[in-house]
Amino acid sequence: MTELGRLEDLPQDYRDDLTRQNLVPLWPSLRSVLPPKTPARRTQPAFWSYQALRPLLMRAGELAPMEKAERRVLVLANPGHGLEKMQASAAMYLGMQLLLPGEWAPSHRHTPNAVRLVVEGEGAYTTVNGEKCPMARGDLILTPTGLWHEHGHDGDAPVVWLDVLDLPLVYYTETSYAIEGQRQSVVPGRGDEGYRRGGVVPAPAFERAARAYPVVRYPWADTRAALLALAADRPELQAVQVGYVNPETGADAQNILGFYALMLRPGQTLRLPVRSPAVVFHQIEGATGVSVGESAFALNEADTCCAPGYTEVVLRNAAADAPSFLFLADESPLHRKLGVYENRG
Ligand code: 1HN
Repeated sequence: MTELGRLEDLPQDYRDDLTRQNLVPLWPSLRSVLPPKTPARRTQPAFWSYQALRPLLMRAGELAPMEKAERRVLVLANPGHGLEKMQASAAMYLGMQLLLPGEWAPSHRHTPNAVRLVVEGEGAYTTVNGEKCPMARGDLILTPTGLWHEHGHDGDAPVVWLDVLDLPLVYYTETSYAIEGQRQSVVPGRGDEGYRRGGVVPAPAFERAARAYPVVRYPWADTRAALLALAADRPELQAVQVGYVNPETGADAQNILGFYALMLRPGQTLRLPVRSPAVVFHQIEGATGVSVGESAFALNEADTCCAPGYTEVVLRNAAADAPSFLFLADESPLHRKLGVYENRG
């Protein structure tokens, strides 16, 4: 590849004239915006220990009352993007949110899509467009773009969950905003009941649901059972993985980020295909050694790490006698829609 002219090679008076007219020469920057073969990535392999962050989150419970916080969150920020950018990757935001007994996080709706993966505690709930979703460890609750959501807590111990949003992308496209609302009335009918069994969907009076998001709660007990059934049914299968989908369409559960649950068999080592999207890994049960390019992380329960795109990832179940269960979030729906999705094998 030929080397192109540098900015410093241009006469200063010419550069000043360009600047005055808001003009920039392309050729000194062409190679950096179009690097050869593999994109430049700010996203670094990064790891967040739950045991290490938990005391700081509990301290936030004392330092930041709900009236002053609205959402009491410590953001899991990737240093490669600069901590102040609050990004885990180009398109993903991650945060650990704390709700204490009796607290309420007021209703709002916004353009970014969010999901929560419950990490600790019982008795909290999120109400999504009137549907009251109980939170239990490992449950996935969607709050897709535009849907009202608020969090409450009737239990007696702290509840913590992992928020995953496409906020960095939505903010970058200058489309991120929120609307505050009133406390929601709970309406009857829960998607996770009506769509309890895969393969059948509600068809009252022969009509299928027209809602864009028929299911907003995916209980971990069901996802775990699906993984164990898949593993038993397909002993030869390497990647025992399920994807969270919209059961009416079979498409990804949300528009921009993709969500999956993966089971590693006892002692299993699994090399993932090298693909364009960045991936987040969160340990639901068990323990996993994760190597991301040249970095290596030991994920214990409730730990989280992330891998940039175009990077080799190898997962190793740290236990020889128990499965490891991971929650994954990635940017593949976005990449597919943009036409830039790649699986390099
Ligand atoms: C949000 O609405 C929630 O509703 C959590 O719990 C984290 C981070 C950025 C923007 C909106 C929530 C958020 C958020």
